[in-house]
Amino acid sequence: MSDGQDAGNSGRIACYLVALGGNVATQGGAPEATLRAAIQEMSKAGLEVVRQSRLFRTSSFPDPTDPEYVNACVEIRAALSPAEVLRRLHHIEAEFGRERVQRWGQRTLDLDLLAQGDTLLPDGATYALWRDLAPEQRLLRAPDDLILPHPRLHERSFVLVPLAEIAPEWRHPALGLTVQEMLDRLPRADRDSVRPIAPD
Ligand code: PH2
Ligand code: MG
Ligand code: MG
Repeated sequence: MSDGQDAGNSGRIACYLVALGGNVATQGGAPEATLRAAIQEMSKAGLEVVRQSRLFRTSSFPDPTDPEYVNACVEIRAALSPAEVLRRLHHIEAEFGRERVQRWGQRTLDLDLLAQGDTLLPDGATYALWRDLAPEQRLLRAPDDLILPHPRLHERSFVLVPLAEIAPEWRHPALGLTVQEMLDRLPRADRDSVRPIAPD
C-alpha cells in the first residue's frame, strides 16, 4: 500500500476509540493535567475528539503498590488509516516525554488505540493469537504489528469503565460482546477500583 493511500484512508472518515493513561507527572503537571492537554493535542493533530469520558483514578496494574494511574477514553474521527492514527498518537506521547523503556513501567502518557468499528487487524487469527498469549509471555513479547482491537481491552476495568461512558454499545468484533457486557463480566472489586475524579 502506498503511503498516500495508507495515510489518507481513501478519504473515508472513520471513528477510533482511544485509551489514555499516565501515572508520572510531566513538565505540564500531574497526570490529570497531562491527559487533558493530550486530548487538546489530538484535536490539533487532526484527530477530532467527538466524545470524551471523565478522568478516573485507578490502581496500577499489575503492581498496585506502584503510583496510581489516571485513565480516560476518547472517540476520535479522522479520514486516516489506523497506522496513521497510531503514528500521530505516538507523536503526542513523545511530546509529553514518554520514553519507551520498560514494558508496563511507569509512564507519563500512554495512548492506546483500542478499536476502529469492527475492524480486526492484521486479521482475526493474529488478533486471537495475541489475545490468548499466556500470562507469563505478556511481559516478554510485544507485537510489531498494530493489533485491533487492543488484545487486552476486555480484561481491563481501567479501560472498560471509561469506555462504557462514551461507547457502551460498541460491540467487540471477535468476542461479540458490548463494552457494557465485557464490563459486567469483570469482578466487582475491579470495577469499583476505577474511581471518577471530581471535575475542577
Ligand atoms: N497501563 C499499563 C500498565 N498498567 N495500570 C493502570 N491502572 N492504568 C493503565 O493505563 C495501565 C496500567 C500499560 O500501558
Ligand atoms: Mg501503549
Ligand atoms: Mg497501555
